[in-house]
Amino acid sequence: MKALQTTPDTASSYASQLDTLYWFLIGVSIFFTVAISACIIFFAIRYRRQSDSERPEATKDGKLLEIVGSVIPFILVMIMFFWGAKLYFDARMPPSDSLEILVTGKQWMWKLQHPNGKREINDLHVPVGVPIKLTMTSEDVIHSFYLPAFRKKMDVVPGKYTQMWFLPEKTGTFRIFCAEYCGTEHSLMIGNLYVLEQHEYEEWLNRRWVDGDTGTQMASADDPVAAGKQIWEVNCAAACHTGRPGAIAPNIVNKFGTMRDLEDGTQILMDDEYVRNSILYPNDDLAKGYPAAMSSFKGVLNPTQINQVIAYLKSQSDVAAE
Ligand SMILES: [Cu+2]
Repeated sequence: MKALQTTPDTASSYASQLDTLYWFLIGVSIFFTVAISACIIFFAIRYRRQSDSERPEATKDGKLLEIVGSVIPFILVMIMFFWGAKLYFDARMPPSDSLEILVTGKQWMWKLQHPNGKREINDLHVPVGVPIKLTMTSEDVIHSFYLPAFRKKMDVVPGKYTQMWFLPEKTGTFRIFCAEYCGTEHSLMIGNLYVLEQHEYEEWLNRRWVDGDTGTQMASADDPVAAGKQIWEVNCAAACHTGRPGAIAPNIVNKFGTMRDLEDGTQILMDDEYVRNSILYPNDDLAKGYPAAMSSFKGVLNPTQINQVIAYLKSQSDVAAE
């Protein structure tokens, strides 16, 4: 049987330090709650009134008791204050050598961009042992980027940047949540944080497609299907368009060459033009049941890359089987 887990997994020393403070606060609270409750019950019974003649004289001199009763709580709350303040300042001040990652929240996904322009969605790959600074904003409503294993959480607000940082101290996979209720599919706004060895991170960073804006070529640009698959995976499609339960976008895997139902009741053939147009102008032909369009990839994917995505979609289609 799994032991009862009282706190989330721990992936940084900050998380352990915060847990220690947490247990200190819980311990102090429990101690005084029990002690005071016991005194109330004991005194209520011991000194219950029986007859007027047994009523004791009021105590007039209790200096020692008053001093003890003031000094001890004072010391305790000062410990809590300085301990909490130290951890708070640590949490708010990213080291100057941090790796900076841009985070954009959007109903209902996390978009992340690495310093070299490489993007990913709902997944975040970072190297171990390097402080990571997140600069965050939102395209629509307030979200909140939450890394339970690091005990870090920060609101992500439209129209402004917020910051948060963490130091991954061990490799592994950890959860990313949105901690601010942001709409009907808030609960799907989850992702994975992959903490990799430094060399694995470098390899990951350079292995795949980098950025349409800069025209940086991906490793396998000469193979349009493989290149398209990489673009597909990097740009959320693997998370959104594959028909997993509760997906926020229509399943378009293995659908190339078929008729697609649209929100306005008509149908359209999923061909090159339709795919290209939907990538650039997602509002034009809304898929049935998905009245909210994705954001446009205009200026994100260049024409070559769009063609690679189309090549990939074609490669997986099996119209004859339908
Ligand atoms: Cu959200």
